[in-house]
Amino acid sequence: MAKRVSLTRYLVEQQRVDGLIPGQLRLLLEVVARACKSISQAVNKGALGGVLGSADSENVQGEVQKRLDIIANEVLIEANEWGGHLAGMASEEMDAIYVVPNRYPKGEYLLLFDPLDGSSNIDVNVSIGTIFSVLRMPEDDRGVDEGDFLQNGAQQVAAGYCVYGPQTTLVLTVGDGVAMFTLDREQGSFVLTQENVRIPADTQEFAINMSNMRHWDEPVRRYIDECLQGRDGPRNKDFNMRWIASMVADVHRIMTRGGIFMYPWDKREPNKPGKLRLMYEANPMAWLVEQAGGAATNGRQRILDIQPTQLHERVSVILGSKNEVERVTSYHSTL
Ligand code: AHM
Ligand code: MG
Repeated sequence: MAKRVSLTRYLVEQQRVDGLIPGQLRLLLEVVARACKSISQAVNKGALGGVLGSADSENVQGEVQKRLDIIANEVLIEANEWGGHLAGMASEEMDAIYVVPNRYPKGEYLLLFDPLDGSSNIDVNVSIGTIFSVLRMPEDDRGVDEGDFLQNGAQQVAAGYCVYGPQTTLVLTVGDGVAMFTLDREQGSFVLTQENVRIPADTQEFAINMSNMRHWDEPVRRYIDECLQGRDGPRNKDFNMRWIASMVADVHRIMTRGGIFMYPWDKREPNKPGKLRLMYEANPMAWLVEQAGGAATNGRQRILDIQPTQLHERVSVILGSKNEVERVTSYHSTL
């Protein structure tokens, strides 16, 4: 019988055999996975758990928070604050950073997350997920402040997401490729179901919110327009479209069978670089995608090279199959 590898065993082997992750980081990832398991439970209960609907509050970006947004945020904080592996946390759902209280020991890592991505899908029973990014606390530091979090994505030491769909799947990188773990509900553990995830370099599938087409910039219009012309146009092949409106679920499809995902800058709010957030949405996804052989840019620059200036900063996102991302990016420099 094939060996069944739990997330714990995988991480222990990464720590012991490959020396890839220190003990504190292993603990951190196990705790995040445990929190995701409990978020998955809450998501599964839905109306039975009284967790659907709006929470009558807004986050720092002025978006109405759903009850599950807040529950997921609390689960992640409560699970992570006492273990001694973290110095601080930051979340889409909190204006300011969360410094680990003094009553707990402080660790050397910073954890950033979007506790429940795809909020518009919560109440309609469509896949949603948790996205997370792990940074190292700068060494010379006395106390934790927002500036400690403002590191570019290339500095991440771990990144992942957990998609709550027909299956609950945790997808993880510590810089040694991408591995996927499926939640076995009877055993209560994540089990390794795919290693060395690879995104094909070519694709015939794109994901973008087409209803924003009239607001797009010229390079994005040109790319989509050429896809839409199918085999009669310059691409000489037909394209398919998917848009789940949960980045986690769209990226998971791309991880599984390739594709390109875009949430570009658009003219609705010209001063905003994009809709998605750099630190806890774009950066972790960009690193995962690169680790699986794909690419991720904002149209002009590799996402992982962008130097953040604010915790909740937004960014234009183009990621997925390498050749398609390079094509859209090249359109930005030629137009
Ligand atoms: P959220 O973090 O508030 O859920 O917003 C991010 C989500 C992404 O998951 C998704 O790709 C996008 O917003 C969908 O946007 P739209 O509703 O414009 O299609
Ligand atoms: Mg989000």
